[in-house]
Amino acid sequence: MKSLILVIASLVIFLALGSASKVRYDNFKVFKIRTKNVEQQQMIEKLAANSENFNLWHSGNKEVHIMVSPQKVIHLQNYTRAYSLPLEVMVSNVQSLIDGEQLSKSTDDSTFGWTRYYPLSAIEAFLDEILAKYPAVTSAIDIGTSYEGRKIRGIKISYKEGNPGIFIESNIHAREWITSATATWLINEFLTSTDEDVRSLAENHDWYIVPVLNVDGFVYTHDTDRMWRKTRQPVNFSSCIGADPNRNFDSHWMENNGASADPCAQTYAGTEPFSEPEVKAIADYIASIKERLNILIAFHSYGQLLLSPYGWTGDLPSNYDDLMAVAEAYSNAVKAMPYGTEYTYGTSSGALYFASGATNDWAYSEQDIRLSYTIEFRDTGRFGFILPPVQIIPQCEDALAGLLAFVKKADELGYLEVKYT
Ligand code: 0X9
Ligand code: ZN
Ligand code: ZN
Repeated sequence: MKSLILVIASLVIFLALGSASKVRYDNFKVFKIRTKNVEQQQMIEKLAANSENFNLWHSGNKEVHIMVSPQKVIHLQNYTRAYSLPLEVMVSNVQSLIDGEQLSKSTDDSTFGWTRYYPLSAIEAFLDEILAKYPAVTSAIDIGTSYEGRKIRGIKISYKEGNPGIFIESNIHAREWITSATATWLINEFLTSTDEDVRSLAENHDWYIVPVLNVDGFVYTHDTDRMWRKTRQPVNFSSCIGADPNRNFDSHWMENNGASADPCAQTYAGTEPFSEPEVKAIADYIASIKERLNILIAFHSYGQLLLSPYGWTGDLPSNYDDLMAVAEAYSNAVKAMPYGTEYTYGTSSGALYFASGATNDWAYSEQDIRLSYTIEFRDTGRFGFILPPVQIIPQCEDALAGLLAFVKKADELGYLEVKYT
């Protein structure tokens, strides 16, 4: 009897700790602020830096989306009133979005699908299942090991020799869950679809897909803080943890204010280029197969944008016209889908903001992958990073339609010539 009480008591403590250790966002709001210029954008970014009460969801030269704790709403209102900036509520209670996202968890973790979001263990099990089922055309990619010692896994899909290669990086930012849901859906589609165009897309290109790059951060978003973005490597002499892996690549690192030197900032670039093991690992892998790669796409959310180089400078890349033509093809194809989702496009610096050390700039400039993009998937802010599970499949269908048109245009423009022998 005594031991039973002990068991129950420790169970209660365990459960209490389990829920208490999860960060909650009760009555946190997300506001949309329409900015008129870069100065105003930067002003709001400054407000968001270094504070647990503010968290930047999106920042562009037209709009800034900022999450605010209930205590600081007044502060933001006073601030924006002083500069006569209009303030609109986009999300009235972030916690209720997070709770809604969990509601669809009726199925257990072991039956994989795309009507809910899954933890890393389930994504890995899905990959194993695919590898076991299609051994002739798939192979496991071992990207490397994360700071916390997790394996970073990828999958190669190759139906024949001599294909041009397409690399997909996904979930480098921990909270962008829709990216790995889309990556796994595409993997499944490439192996099971009977659609003629999809078969041709799958079989005439080598696909290298890494569904979750930032594995530590991803696990952290599931277990502790849904809104985590960065890696989980501690920073010397700082109480803040992690760097922005999409500012950590060794290409014009930290130039032109495209990243932050403040370890507490969401866009902290790290102590040096490739200081984050996950970034170093994927860079080494990409470099090892760069002759085989014609296209690289980094999956992000949100904003519905296709972004080409450069992020670190406002200068236009030499094949800018082609980069835009391919992006336009993606955008038009998605718009023609029943959902009518609209994607805009441009260079990262022009269409979004200055960002140095990002994957696609590095791939373009340092690895000579001439079609390198960042895609920001759904939505434009109604749900932001917490895209409801009912939108997963529509979003995936959009992505496939977009990719079909993207690759077709790339081929027309001569970008799919194989570079290896
Ligand atoms: O800021 C980022 O890293 C990306 N946006 S996100 O909201 N997903 O964080 C955009 C990066 C685009 N810039 C470059 N590729 N340089
Ligand atoms: Zn430079
Ligand atoms: Zn991102």
